[in-house]
Amino acid sequence: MKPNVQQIPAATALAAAAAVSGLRLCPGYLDRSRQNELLAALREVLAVAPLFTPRMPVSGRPFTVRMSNCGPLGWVSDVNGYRYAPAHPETGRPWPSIPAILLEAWQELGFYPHPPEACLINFYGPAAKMGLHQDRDEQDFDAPVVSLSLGDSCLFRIGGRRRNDPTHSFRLHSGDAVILGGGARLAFHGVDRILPGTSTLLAEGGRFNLTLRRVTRPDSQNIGLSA
Ligand SMILES: O=C(O)CCC(=O)C(=O)O
Repeated sequence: MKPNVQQIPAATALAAAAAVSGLRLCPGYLDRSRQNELLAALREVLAVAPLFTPRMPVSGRPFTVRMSNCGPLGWVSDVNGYRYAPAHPETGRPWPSIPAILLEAWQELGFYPHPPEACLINFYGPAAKMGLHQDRDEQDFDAPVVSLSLGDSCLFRIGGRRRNDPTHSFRLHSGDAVILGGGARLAFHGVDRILPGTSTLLAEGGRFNLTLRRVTRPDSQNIGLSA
């Protein structure tokens, strides 16, 4: 029997999860009311730590994705490189704390005994994308990266630990959670494109993605993080 349109994304996501060891997917992890709750918490964070445009190391070319953070540390990128920093690059203020609803998600999905130290907030307008990359600016790769999506769906792509490994792509929808742990912790991944108009959650359209990360080793003295 030919699969109907609705079955295709789920099937491709399952194929990706089967192929990339350590990749876990929780479609619809947040129902609509929890999505609204998270969105309200996110708006409060962004009122203190507004979205900024990160730039590529060396070239200074702007990302198409705008970013902010919450937590003791935040991921930033500019001509000097990628790094975690304790303050917003434009306001100079410390990042706001991670909202309770995100800490709950980390507890439920992360299976890691120490709290997250950073939550990177990505905002994708209709034309934004994110190239294939590894999340490797953290000191602790034992901890997973827990990712939540809000707003328009996207086409997410994931491969293996080498840039040229085969990749799988599937759609992520508002409320979906993805966990990159174990063998998938250093998997190359990215966002090929946004599918505008696929969600009514954000009045302005677009997509938020929030990734919770442990940055330092729990037994370390927080060494080597720039201010
Ligand atoms: O937007 C996404 O789903 C992926 C985000 C991502 O790859 C990252 O923040 O490192």
